[in-house]
Amino acid sequence: MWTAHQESTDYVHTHMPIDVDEARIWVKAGDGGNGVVSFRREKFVPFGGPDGGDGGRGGSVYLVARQGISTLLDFTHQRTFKAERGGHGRGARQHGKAGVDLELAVPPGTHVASEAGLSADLLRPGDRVMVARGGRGGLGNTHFATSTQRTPRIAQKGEPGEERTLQLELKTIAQAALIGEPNAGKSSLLAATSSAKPQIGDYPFTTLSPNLGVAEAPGDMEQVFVLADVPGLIAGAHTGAGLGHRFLRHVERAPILVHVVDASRPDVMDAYHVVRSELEAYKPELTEKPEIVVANKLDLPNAREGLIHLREGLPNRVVIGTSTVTNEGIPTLLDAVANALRNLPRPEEPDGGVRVYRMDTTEDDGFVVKTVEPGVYRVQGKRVERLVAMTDLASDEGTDHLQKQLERLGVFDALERAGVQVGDTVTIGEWETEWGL
Ligand SMILES: Nc1nc2c(ncn2[C@@H]2O[C@H](COP(=O)(O)OP(=O)(O)OP(=O)(O)O)[C@@H](O)[C@H]2O)c(=O)[nH]1
Ligand SMILES: [Mg+2]
Repeated sequence: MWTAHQESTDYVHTHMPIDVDEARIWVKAGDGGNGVVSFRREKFVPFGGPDGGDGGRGGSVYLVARQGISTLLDFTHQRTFKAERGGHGRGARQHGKAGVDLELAVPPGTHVASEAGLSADLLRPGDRVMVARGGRGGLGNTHFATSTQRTPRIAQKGEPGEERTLQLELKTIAQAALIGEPNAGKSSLLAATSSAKPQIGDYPFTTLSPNLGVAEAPGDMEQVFVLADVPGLIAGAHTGAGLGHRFLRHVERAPILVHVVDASRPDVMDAYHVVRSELEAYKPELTEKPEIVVANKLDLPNAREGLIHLREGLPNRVVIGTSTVTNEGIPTLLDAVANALRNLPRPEEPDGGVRVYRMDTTEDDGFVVKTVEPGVYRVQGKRVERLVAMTDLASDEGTDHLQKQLERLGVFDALERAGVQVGDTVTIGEWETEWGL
């Protein structure tokens, strides 16, 4: 009899090639639904009180870091994303339904920025940040009834949802980054220490984009860490030579550097310094990270001399001899990385969530009056423009109400101070009006 054999899923040992690490997308939250003008109908009551419901709020757009996603590839297929708009209100005080929020899954380690000043890091799976707020629903006419106006024929339109262009950037989160000149054996070391299967070749620039692998320190099942293998660095990399500084960004987040040198070459210290100079030129802070030096290809002739040269030249570094052919030194290297990780100062963990550095203020009451040409004025400001967008400009009651709100905000005062005259043109958002008395 057959028994079902369930293959265990090994989440840890995965090979995640990072192909796409930058993307530019446009997001738009849903507009709020419109409020409605409606009146109660009852038998024998020809014209009842107002019962127009409010519009529902528009859906917001969120970015969520999700485990298992490792590239921004999806954002090259589709670049514009819209959340659902809110439903319109209806009679009998029925409110429109809220628009569904839109969640865009991004890889952990994604940094998001917008020109308007949003800047956030989604480091860990589950981190979530709102990138465009849904518009509020417009108010139905029930809200506009007063003692003197019992049959208001005015309702608000929904507030427009926010929209913005976002720059996404994936920064690898690995505990240790394998750096070194092309052909030093970085990818071979990644393959030897994890189950990642990077491309390995006897020519420079075999690795064109970073690879991640999860390594386990021997004898200590608890100590697993992610190793990043990045393309080789050559002199001038920081100015764009070779594959350029593009991948040094991935090195930035790794707290530990594993610097691989081909120990079989005669000039091991030169090889070491070329790479160090590139780090220094790109960002001097990078050179302050703890660094483990690996003298690789120990199985080749002269490599032991190379190892000795490195040890002599770098008295303040742990220098480990390895061979990916004989496996010599690999367990020692893993131990050294695990040790260095344990000795790191505790990373300041973002307290359970997204690290948002800056966020633009959506509630911006300010406005400016600009003279476009003599006799033509434009009022600009988030709040005033939103008020206009939420007004049914075809309705006299709507524009009356808008004018009252603008007056209260001091817009009319400001226009008068700017020198507006009867008959001049004033525009705010979509609204254009002639200045009267
Ligand atoms: N003899 C010997 N050859 C090695 C060893 N490690 C790597 N190699 C060889 O060195 C060559 C380059 O190895 P890679 O792992 O692709 O080197 P890399 O540093 O990732 O190179 P880039 O991706 O081009 O930067 C390949 O031909 C490997 O087989 C080693 O320990 N001993
Ligand atoms: Mg490689």
